Amino acid sequence: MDYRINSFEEYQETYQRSVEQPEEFWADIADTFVWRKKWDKVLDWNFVEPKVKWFVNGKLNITENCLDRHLEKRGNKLALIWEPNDPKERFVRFTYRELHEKVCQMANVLKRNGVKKGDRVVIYLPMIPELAFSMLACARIGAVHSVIFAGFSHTAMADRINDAQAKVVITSDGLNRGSKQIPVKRVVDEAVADCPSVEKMIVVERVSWAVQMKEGRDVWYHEELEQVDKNCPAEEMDAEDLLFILYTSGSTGKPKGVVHTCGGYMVYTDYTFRNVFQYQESDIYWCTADLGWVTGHSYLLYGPLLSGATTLMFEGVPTFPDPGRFWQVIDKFGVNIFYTAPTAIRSLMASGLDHVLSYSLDSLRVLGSVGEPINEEAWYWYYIHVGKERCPVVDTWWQTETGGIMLSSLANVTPTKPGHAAYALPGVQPILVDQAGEEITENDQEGYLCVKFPWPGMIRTTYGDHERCRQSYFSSYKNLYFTGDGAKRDKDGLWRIIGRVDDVINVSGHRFGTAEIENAINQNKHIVESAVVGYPHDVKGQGIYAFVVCGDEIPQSPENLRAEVIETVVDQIGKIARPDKIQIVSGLPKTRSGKIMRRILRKIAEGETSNLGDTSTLLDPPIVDEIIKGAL
Ligand code: 6R9
Repeated sequence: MDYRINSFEEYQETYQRSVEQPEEFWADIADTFVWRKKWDKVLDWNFVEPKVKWFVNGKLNITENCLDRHLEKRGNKLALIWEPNDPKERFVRFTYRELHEKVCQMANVLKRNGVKKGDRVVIYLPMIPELAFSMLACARIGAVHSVIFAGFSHTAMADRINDAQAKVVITSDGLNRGSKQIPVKRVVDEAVADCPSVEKMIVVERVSWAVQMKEGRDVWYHEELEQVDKNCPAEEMDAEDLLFILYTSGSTGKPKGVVHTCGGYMVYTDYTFRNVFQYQESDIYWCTADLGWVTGHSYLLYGPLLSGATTLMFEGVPTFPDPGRFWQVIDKFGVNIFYTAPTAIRSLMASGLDHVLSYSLDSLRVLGSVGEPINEEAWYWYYIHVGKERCPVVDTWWQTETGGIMLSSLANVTPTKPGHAAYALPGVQPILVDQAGEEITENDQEGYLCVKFPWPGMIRTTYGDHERCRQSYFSSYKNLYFTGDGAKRDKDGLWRIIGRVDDVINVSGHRFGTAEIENAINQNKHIVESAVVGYPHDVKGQGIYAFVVCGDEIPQSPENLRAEVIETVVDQIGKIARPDKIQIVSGLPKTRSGKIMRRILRKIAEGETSNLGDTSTLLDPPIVDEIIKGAL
């Protein structure tokens, strides 16, 4: 059965049914997959504990659905195209049959190195095919993958490895990113020195650098391959067994391990992929996200492969060797569906039109956006110059925690509106609430975005700490999942996402908790206290503005101190979290009870100092004047 929605009327009918009979609705979709054993009950849930179980007691393996079931009809169809960083290096293609074999081999390598069902495997790899093989290989044998974006520092990695108690790490000697080469294995070695749970490290050769291999712990992937079989039976998994952990920032402290499970995630990513992008059998599909983020998990790997699509994976960056790289790749492979982030669009806009006008882009049919609100200027540039006013732009709102797209237009099926994620997907029941948690029912109103009914792709827990999951998402408003985003429903009922309402900053589509960056900054021996806020940034969406208080006296020039603070953040988290602005202040604005008044700092960072709001609870008002005077 093909459950693709073909018209606006059909969308409305389907949506209605999905709300009135959610269990029947999802069961019909789930029925189209290969199950070793069907479920006893479709859904078992409450948002109090919270407890969410989909397809209870169903048994399956997601890789049988991504790979094996396609072999008969699509064995020779391309599953994965890999385009390297350097356009002079040759691309590589894998049919479904070849990908199946690669995954089985990698699965056997994992088994040979002691990985068993339920074990956690951390993957820290560049965007090379082995990253995709590794994720699927884990899923094949029932190990839980936790991919860490290969830009995080060794400290950040060690935290995540320890939280997940990972047994094995898969990495590479180095990586290529634009004109740079980065020594990956060295970062992992440093991380693993603080991670007693790690027994083995599997190293993929990418840049042919000499690396230190630790006897008894480290093995070369290519050497292991010679020892293993090309077949690997898929492990039978319960629908609610863990598929993966993906760490993401929240408003407090350290990142949390968002847990997704096998059955619901499979059904949800496949359904949303087909419908949002209106995927057709012969399409070449390209999602530019790194597999280290949830967008890569759901819409580069699992969703497309479940649907039997040809998915393109790109190792490089949009601006290397020049800012025409994306458009060149689209023409080279005849990409039909292109899914990227507003920050990439804005950075390419800034490089001028010539780069995009040099390519035909005739093959494109659908454009997608994800990760942060897309401003109208970027939306129109994308629509006019990339899509030639011919391709709908689907603005897809979702989160690591939601597993898949929640709000979006369906390409060419439902209307689009610049800056609007527009419609709830079937099965998704979003609501707006006010501060008190009362539902806002009228249109043309703003509020906090919540969801009132479970959907199959949703977060099940935060790894090793269920209470944290409850606290973070289910405690703000009774019986609701709280997204952390503010939203507006326009007069016609279309959704627009305004942005985070908690202490999360979205930098180039990557989430950072202000507390997480502050913790990092405070590791610097000269800093006694800091406060971090976001401010509007032309390319990144939001930039990071840090106010830092130095102990006693500044021991060196302010410039040196700033450089040191940056170094500390890069060391603790990674380059992606480096502050854009660092202001050295003698104190922070606090309430009498000692709370930092971030609201004021945010206004200062935004340059809106004429109206700071209520400052009556300020402990030391002159400090605010000092900060305003020194603002960057
Ligand atoms: C998929 C992903 C989630 C946060 C989310 C929101 C922001 C994502 C958006 C968007 C406006 C969109 N966000 N998509 N805001 N319009 N289309 O990005 O997951 O990294 O967990 O970030 O990103 O603020 O809460 P994740």
